[in-house]
Amino acid sequence: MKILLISPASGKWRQIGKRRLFNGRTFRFSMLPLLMVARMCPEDSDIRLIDEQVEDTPLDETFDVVGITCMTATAPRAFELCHHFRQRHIPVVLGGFFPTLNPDLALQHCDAVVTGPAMEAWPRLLKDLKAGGLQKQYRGNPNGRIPTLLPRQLLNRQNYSTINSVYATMGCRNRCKFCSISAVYDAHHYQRPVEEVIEEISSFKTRFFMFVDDNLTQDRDYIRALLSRLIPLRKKWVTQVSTEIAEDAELLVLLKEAGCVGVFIGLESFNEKNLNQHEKEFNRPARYKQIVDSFHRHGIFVQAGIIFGFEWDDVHVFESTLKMLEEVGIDVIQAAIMTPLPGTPLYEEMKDRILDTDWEHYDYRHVVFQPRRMTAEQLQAGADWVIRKYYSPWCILRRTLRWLTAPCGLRHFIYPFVLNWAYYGRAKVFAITGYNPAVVQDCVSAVSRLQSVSLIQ
Ligand code: B12
Repeated sequence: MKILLISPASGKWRQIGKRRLFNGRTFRFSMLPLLMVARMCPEDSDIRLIDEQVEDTPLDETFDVVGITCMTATAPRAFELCHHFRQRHIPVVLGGFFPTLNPDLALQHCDAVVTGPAMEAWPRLLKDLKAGGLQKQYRGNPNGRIPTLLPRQLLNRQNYSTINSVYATMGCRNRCKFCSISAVYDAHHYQRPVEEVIEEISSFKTRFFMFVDDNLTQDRDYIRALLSRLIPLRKKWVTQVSTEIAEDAELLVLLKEAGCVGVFIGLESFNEKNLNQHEKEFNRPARYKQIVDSFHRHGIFVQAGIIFGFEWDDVHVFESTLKMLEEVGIDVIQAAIMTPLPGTPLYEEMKDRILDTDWEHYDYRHVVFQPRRMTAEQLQAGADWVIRKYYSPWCILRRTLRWLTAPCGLRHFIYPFVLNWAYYGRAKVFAITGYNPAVVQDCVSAVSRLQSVSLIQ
């Protein structure tokens, strides 16, 4: 069977991947969704895997089936590809976050959808296809056996920061309202047998790898077992965790010994009212500094996820957040704009405030709804301004001095150093500038005050 697997990218992303400098390589990793699907194909399959960020889809070639992975932001391009191949009478299957959350919408464009993980569903689908009885929808089994030793040779390693990414757990038990993970996994935290994860990591030829887990440390017994087995492998890795673990001194030591060099933590906001409203009350802004210091003491850098556009955010949130990020000592940020993703409860709740239904804009970089306490333009300008300011060469230099003088020095902080410059490059390539809407608002009111005074005189 000749199978084409595509990770789609919109036009802008397809151009960036071809640049020589600041081409997004630092941010490209994983490809796990399609590597897993590829691994589940029959052994005699002829598989072609295309990542549109770095290569072109062979639109004119003939295949027995085309499988496309898509999230909300890549859905429009995925639909374009669906139409193209279906016109050529080649069956197309969609899988991933968007079809899982919106199977009916996806089915308007493709022949079949796989919802949830591909385990068990994809082999079943291929059998049906071969027998001429393709169904519309296939549900994956999240408890199904996850294949190890993926066909990573299908990827050109030059295009990625690493091709060695792996997951030990899937999903998260928290129900933070802005996050689509709980909707996709119904707030479950699935775990792979430690033995199998270790087998997969042992097969990596490189020292550095990535865990793409949503919350790797959520189950303390599981993570302790995994970390103890990781220590002898002497690897270095990064992952995503949540704030509570910083209080577990023993776990922090284990993380360090097992080779963890960096964590992504969703701090989201410095305003408790925002966190409470989104069911993330376990984040306590008053404790952020202590948390970050604990990671730093163990030589672990902290990338903070920050979201702008919460209900209590007004034009002043941008400046105050920048100030807090410095005070707390964050090493890298991922500044996102609140995005109600279709198929989630948040989307239903905010339906009457949606301003933009072009899914390509649902990439956490565009304002797609009417904010409560500012205009959409102010939210966009402010979020852009924070990115530009945080990743200005001067600020990166200041952080570099801090890393150089830290107890473990640049040896541990080489990762955030590289990431900071990569974000600087991304801001340049995407021409992210923005402005501080609070200053503009203050100027406008000062001018109108002056005008009214001169009118009275
Ligand atoms: C690595 C990653 C990326 C990588 C690579 C993605 C890739 N194609 O491999 C990069 C860096 C490129 C990326 C980019 C973005 N990402 Co991203 N990414 C992830 C992350 C952290 C891990 C993905 C992964 O490897 N998962 C492990 C695999 C095995 O699980 P899976 O993806 O669910 O795949 C299984 C099933 O869904 C199914 N399946 C998936 N695809 C297909 C296809 C077929 C044919 C079949 C049969 C089955 C199938 O089978 C797979 C195996 O069981 C996820 C978070 C997460 N938990 O998944 C976010 C995530 C998918 N990303 C997200 C977003 C928003 C983005 C961006 C839009 C913005 C951003 N944050 O930078 C950009 C898109 C840029 C663009 N316009 O092109 C969101 C998507 C939300 C949504 N509902 O749409 C997520 C969920 C993060 C989050 N918590 O919000 N991302």
